[in-house]
Amino acid sequence: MRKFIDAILTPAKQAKALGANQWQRWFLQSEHRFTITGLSRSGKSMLFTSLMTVLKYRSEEQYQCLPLLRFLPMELVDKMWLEPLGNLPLFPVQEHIKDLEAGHWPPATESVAGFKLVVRLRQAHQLKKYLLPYTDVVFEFIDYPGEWLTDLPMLGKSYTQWSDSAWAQQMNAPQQRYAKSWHDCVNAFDFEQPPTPDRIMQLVDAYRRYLQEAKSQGISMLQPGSFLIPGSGFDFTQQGFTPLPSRISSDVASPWTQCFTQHFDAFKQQWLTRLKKDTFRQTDKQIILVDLFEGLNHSRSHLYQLRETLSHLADTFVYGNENWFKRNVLQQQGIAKVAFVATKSDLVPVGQRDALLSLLKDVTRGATARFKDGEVQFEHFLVSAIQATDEGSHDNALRYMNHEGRYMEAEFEALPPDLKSMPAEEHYPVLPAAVPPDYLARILNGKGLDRLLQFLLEK
Ligand SMILES: Nc1nc2c(ncn2[C@@H]2O[C@H](COP(=O)(O)OP(=O)(O)OP(=O)(O)O)[C@@H](O)[C@H]2O)c(=O)[nH]1
Ligand SMILES: [Mg+2]
Repeated sequence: MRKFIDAILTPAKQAKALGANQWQRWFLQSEHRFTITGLSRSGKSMLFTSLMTVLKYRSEEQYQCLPLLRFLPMELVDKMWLEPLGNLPLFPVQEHIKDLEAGHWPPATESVAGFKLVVRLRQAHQLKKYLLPYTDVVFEFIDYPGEWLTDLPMLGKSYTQWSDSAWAQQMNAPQQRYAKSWHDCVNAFDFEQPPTPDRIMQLVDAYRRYLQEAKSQGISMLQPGSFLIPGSGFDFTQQGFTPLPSRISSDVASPWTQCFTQHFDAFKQQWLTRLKKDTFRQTDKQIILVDLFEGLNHSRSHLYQLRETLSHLADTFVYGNENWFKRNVLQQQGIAKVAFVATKSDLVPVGQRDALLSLLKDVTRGATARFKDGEVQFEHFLVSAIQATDEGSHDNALRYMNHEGRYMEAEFEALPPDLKSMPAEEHYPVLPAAVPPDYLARILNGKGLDRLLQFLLEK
């Protein structure tokens, strides 16, 4: 693997050493920024791993998967290479491939990483002369922990607004099922005592335990998600806060409301503002990955809260940046593109893919309703970063390797095509597919990324 990454990076180093004419490059270069967004466990890192692997084979071994052949024809491309992205650590593709090699899925991401793909087009190609004004086309990709994403909508709220909405959410299913000890802790808490570091930590600890439990039970609305992983650098032991019942949060004279308001504002200023600027820079194409399996695995109310979470996020990405969108994106291409993508589609048999797509449309309904002005074009499709399963003996069956390394066949019931047709008491267990030993062939030959590559490469 070291050889692989060196081989990709060496041409970049050489190009720099040659002292390429900066002025010329500035005019000839077109940057394309893609944000691949997704909640925790939605499949971002695995998708990046596959994308980089597919691109590596394209650039080094001249091995082409179909959409690359169609949208980036070999004779149009002089060369392509991967570069680090600004000061960000390089996406750890080697470690992830090592994990797959050892039969493990890559671990959950705890800090940001990125890479840049530069495609240099051939000057002489007909298509290039007539259609493409640029010589170097740059694609930027950033990976980050999903927990950070969920926090962005907090930027637009005051402490009291956030606290009230978080509290209301915890009172409803499915969150309520996991919030009992946290609520017991608050009910027994004496808010007449002034906030001291010890008392604050007592609340923050109980609240974090709730967030952790809810996360392990498939809840996506977890704020602040940044309190769950170390990477943010925001010190919640010093400036922690939690939501409070509205009898406290609405009392602006309460020392607790004042203290948490102060800490909440520090969280926004010291962490979220920077995070949004550095990691979630606005992009010309936005890809929102959605894992439907976690919700299906738990309950219908899990899918309802996923829908709610996604519609909160759509606000942050599109409407929160309306001016930026108008200035930069709409002027250039007339329309901004957003794709809602259901990941891990290899976990359902072909006969259930239509139902999965239809469920995706229903779960993202709240988010797409916000794009109705026509300036944002959106589409829905399915991907799989790796084809981990095989066809079964009929259309509603799949074969896969389980965690004991045994090759199994699973039968599927019909998936609900929308939320209302999912019975409240039922759930659909997710297929426990392990990493197959021939993972590399299954990344390169699977058709799971075709649609995504098409979305990325189309003008
Ligand atoms: N079968 C199958 N499983 C997948 C695929 N992509 C992801 N998974 C599974 O989903 C899990 C989560 O995927 P990740 O790529 O780590 O998710 P993430 O969005 O990076 O998650 P965070 O880093 O926590 O934000 C993996 O550990 C796999 O078990 C896929 O294409 N096929
Ligand atoms: Mg990840």
